[in-house]
Amino acid sequence: MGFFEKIKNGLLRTKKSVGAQLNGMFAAFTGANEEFFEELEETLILADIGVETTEQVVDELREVTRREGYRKGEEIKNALAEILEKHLDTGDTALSLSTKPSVILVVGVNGVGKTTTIGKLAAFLGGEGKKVLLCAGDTFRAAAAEQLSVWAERAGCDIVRHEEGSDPAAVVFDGIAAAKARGADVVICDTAGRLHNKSNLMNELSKISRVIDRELPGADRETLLVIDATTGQNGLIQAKQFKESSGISGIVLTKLDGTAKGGIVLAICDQLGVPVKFIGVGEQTDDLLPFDGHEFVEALLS
Ligand SMILES: Nc1nc2c(ncn2[C@@H]2O[C@H](COP(=O)(O)OP(=O)(O)O)[C@@H](O)[C@H]2O)c(=O)[nH]1
Ligand SMILES: [Mg+2]
Repeated sequence: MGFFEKIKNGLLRTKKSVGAQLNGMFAAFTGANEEFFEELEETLILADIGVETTEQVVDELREVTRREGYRKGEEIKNALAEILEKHLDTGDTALSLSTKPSVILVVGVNGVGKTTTIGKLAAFLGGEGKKVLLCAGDTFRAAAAEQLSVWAERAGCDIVRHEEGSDPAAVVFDGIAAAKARGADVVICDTAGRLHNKSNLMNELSKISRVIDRELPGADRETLLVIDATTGQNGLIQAKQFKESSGISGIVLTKLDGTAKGGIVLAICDQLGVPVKFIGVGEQTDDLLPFDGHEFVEALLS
């Protein structure tokens, strides 16, 4: 399946609700009126784009529609697409991993898809010819390291793991040492995501971060926050908390295939100002796609 087909497939639920609704509105459009903009606002809010972002988008569209005197559905569709794309553009979506080794630290609350994303990322980077080493930094449950081992095997890369309950920072320390010794290009560190004790979690993450600073000074590092698209605006609140306590360089939005409210990606880009770098559209190895705002909007409205 081609890349564009995969996005379209992953967005199927959102397309069936939001995309279909919008295209119906464009088809009936014969010129600007307030009813149209009200219906648009409702549709975008229902898609989880968020009240704030929706208002901005609709205001911008109203303005350009009046100025240009649009009469055709195609015109207003293209104008909306352009505005949505602009709000999705929060900077470079490519991973910056030029040093050897470089590090990807993957954070986020329980169940959002961190471990799965790491497995997919390992395969993605492996496909680019990089030597990847996984580091089982979620030591909270034995099953977490087990799950990561399965992904390591699937992606054909090494893994460093300790026993359940051991210090995650110590696993990362060993992972980095192994990466140096074996000439790995990228170390990807899994972390635990339990939230019942938030300050504990944040302390653990900063301890891991300090180990990386110390063992790999000057190395390129991505801290990717994984957010589950099906949790909607709640995911946005989590993201704000993580952004405050650990410097996030990018976002991976998972489970877009499982929601009709894929508009959450807009709310995230617009309100966090952190680039969404990948989207997850399923549970298989190749269900991780580098994010591209233009293609996203095109897939949504096609
Ligand atoms: N449909 C779908 N399921 C996903 C996606 N990413 C992860 N999952 C599933 O979400 C569940 C939790 O994933 P896991 O990686 O264990 O989350 P973690 O606790 O953050 O490490 C698993 O059943 C995954 O298969 C995705 O993009 N789409
Ligand atoms: Mg996990």
